[in-house]
Amino acid sequence: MEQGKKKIYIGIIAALFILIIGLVIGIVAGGKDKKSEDTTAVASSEVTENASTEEKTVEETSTAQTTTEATSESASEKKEENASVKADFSLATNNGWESGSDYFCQYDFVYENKQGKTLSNWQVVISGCEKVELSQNWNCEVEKKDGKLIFTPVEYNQKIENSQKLEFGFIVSASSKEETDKLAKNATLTFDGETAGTNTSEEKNNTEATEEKTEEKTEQATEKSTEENKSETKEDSSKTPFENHGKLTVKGTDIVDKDGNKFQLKGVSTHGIAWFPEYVNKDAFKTIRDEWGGNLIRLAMYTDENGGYCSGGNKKNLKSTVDKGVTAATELGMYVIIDWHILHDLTPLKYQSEAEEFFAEMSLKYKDYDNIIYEICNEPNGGTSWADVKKYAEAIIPIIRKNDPDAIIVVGTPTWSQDVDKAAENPITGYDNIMYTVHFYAATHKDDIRNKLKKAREKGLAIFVTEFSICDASGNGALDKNEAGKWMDMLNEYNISYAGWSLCNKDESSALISSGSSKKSGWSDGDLSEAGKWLIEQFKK
Ligand code: IDC
Repeated sequence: MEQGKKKIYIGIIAALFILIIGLVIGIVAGGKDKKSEDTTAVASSEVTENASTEEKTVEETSTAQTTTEATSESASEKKEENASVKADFSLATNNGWESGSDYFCQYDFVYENKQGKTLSNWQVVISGCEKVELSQNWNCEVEKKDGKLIFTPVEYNQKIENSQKLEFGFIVSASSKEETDKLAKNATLTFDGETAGTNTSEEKNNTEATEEKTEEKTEQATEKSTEENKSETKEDSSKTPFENHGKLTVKGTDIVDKDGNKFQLKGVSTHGIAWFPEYVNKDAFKTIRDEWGGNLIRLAMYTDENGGYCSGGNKKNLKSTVDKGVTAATELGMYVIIDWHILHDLTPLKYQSEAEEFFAEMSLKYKDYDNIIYEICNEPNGGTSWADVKKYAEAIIPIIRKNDPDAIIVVGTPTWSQDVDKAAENPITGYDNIMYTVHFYAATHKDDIRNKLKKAREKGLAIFVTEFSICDASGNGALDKNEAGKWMDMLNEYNISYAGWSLCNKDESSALISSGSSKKSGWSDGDLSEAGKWLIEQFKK
């Protein structure tokens, strides 16, 4: 009996021992499982963080992963989501041929919007295009920059409605088929700056790490950000225009603000600062900003009229008036155009060396200001050709660029800045942030000039109406509000910035201040001309 009991005790102890060992192994193994779960959760969080999704998304992703299986399932789901977004567009060659020593290749891009909502501001960037030349494109605008081809919308495909397709195409050439073949792999599609996918899941050849990173973004993140970016930069009324919008650049046909949102400048042009310098004062600009709703001042400095900068005017005084205007506008957070107001001189070539000196000085002085716009020749006329204007611009632009590498520069066009169509046929290349001028006086310039504008814009020209009025071209005569209305509809539809001529009380119908008022700021309704009252109404639209 004693022996039997002993055996039973030993058996129980052995069983307990095995159980304990088993438990220990179990715990260790469980811990390991937990650890691998954590690792995956961290990786998933990183993905969502990269995609700049709200914390909520990160939480949702993590809580879904309670078991190892759930984790890997969720990860593969996510992978599939990405893959399906990426696979949503196709960029394929449908034709290729040799011509001379070059190889030409046609690409067709198709993206079908299955996001259940309207997508806007698409952009397709193809990197690795250093050795590729663009020869044709349709249904898109194209810009080549830093070895990339950047495709953006034309008027009619800015927005892609749900279940609609975005389709565009282009032809490129290079010295070899290998070069043109690479493109399909290097494309990225974004909406409102957020990545929507790459061409396929094929091996990529992206050189830029940032592009690799954005490809990791989830569908959720893309949708969310698209939603957010739909709204324009919010106007905080307690802030100045510059505080709200910051440094402006030109993107395609548009001015965009610091956040990359389209932005329209609306303001007034002074009359000649040699003749009406009293209107260049901070209180006047403050009235324009706060009472009228303008965000832009243009300082018009005639070059060849009586008292002009190159025709006997006091250079020192004129420059000090420019400086007074720039300082006032800057303190008020407004944007300011320095306008080399050629007119009587007909061609900008007449005073090119003075212009070179002037813009070298201005750009050096204001190189650290981010609210300055240089208008290098108001209105070439008298038969001056676009070739001459371009030649002049190509001399002045590098002088400004040397000091101020990215300020917006506006170039006048032939026939009193009406022939933007000519500029569009042969635009200035090699510089960013270049715009071209259209001027109109609504009682004289109607559909003919609007058609030129339309044509130029369709070719991708960035246009700025730095001067206009609603009377006739003499700056006087009856107002044509009907034609003016058509013009404003067009400018607003196209997001074209404008400045109304002119801030003075001269007895002519384009003057914004009534000739009976001697006030130089703080104008009330009774101090304004009819053109002045009309202009203020436009600022509100
Ligand atoms: C006009 C002024 C007028 C002045 C004249 C000088 O309104 O008071 O005597 O210049 O030549 C432009 C020019 C702008 C003109 C304006 C009206 O850019 O300088 O101002 N205009 O003629 N282009 C079309 C019209």
